Amino acid sequence: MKCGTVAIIGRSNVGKSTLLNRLLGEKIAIVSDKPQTTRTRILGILSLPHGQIAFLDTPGLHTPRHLLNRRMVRTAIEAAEEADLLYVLMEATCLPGPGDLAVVASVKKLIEKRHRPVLLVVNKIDVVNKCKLLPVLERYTALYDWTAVVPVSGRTGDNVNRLLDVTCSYLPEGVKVYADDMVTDQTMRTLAAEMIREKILGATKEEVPYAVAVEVDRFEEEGKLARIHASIFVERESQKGIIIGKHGERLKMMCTEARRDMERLFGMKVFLEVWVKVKEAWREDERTLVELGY
Ligand SMILES: Nc1nc2c(ncn2[C@@H]2O[C@H](COP(=O)(O)OP(=O)(O)OP(=O)(O)O)[C@@H](O)[C@H]2O)c(=O)[nH]1
Ligand SMILES: [Mg+2]
Repeated sequence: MKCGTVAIIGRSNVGKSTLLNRLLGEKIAIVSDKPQTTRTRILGILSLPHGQIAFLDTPGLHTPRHLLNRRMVRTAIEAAEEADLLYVLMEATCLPGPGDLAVVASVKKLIEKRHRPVLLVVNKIDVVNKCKLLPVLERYTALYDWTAVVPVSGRTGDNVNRLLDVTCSYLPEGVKVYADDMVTDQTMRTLAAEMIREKILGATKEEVPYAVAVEVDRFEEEGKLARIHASIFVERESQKGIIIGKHGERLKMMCTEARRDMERLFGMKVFLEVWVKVKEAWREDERTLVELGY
């Protein structure tokens, strides 16, 4: 049996959560085109006939400007510290820039502390043609002594099976830690809150996505029905207006989409009620961050 943990690290928006969902064949992590979507460490378990991989999806590495962001970066580094193997995700769409070099520097530090296999995963190959991909791979290869370099597309799944094969070849021998049918350790409450947040990230822009948090206040199961009451927190009254939209239309649309996703994932009918609340500067407030699970 090949068993172990793999931390997926990299800058925001490189496609870590998309890749996690693809590796598992199930959507357990939210995805958006806005940076800093993932705020916590997300465990995704892949059970195979010959082993088990515990993937740790992590918040993107970035320069933090709020307490929330400092905690996010720390969460990512801690996940990387504990993993048996690292995926360092980069984008195939452009040559390494300052942010990418900073990630490589963090990787070097991590590996100096404890040596482990490090796979460079070059993502989003679906949007670059072959002649543009080669120079990108060459430049990244030269930056570090990677254990292996694997170009993939999390979106289409291209080469993801090869990534899995390479991963298994570098994982330690061991025994399964999780039950074969366990996919994540996230509760239904957390998943529900994240699905709502995903819809908000998709429907808003500028500062709003960063200023939003979602908390499920009540989650009651009555047979095949789930009654979910959730609060959406924003930092300012103006952001509340944006979330609600004209005549409440934006909020209604986001809730309908979130409810459909929940019904699909939970396999039950969902009754969803949400309130939008202003909580000034919650991103700087230690207690609120703990309450929100950050
Ligand atoms: N074309 C293309 N787009 C991708 C691919 N993987 C992810 N994306 C897109 O890139 C954006 C970011 O994807 P995420 O999976 O949320 O990225 P992330 O690295 O988890 O981002 P953070 O959680 O913010 O750190 C989304 O718009 C995805 O649809 C890919 O393989 N190809
Ligand atoms: Mg993510």
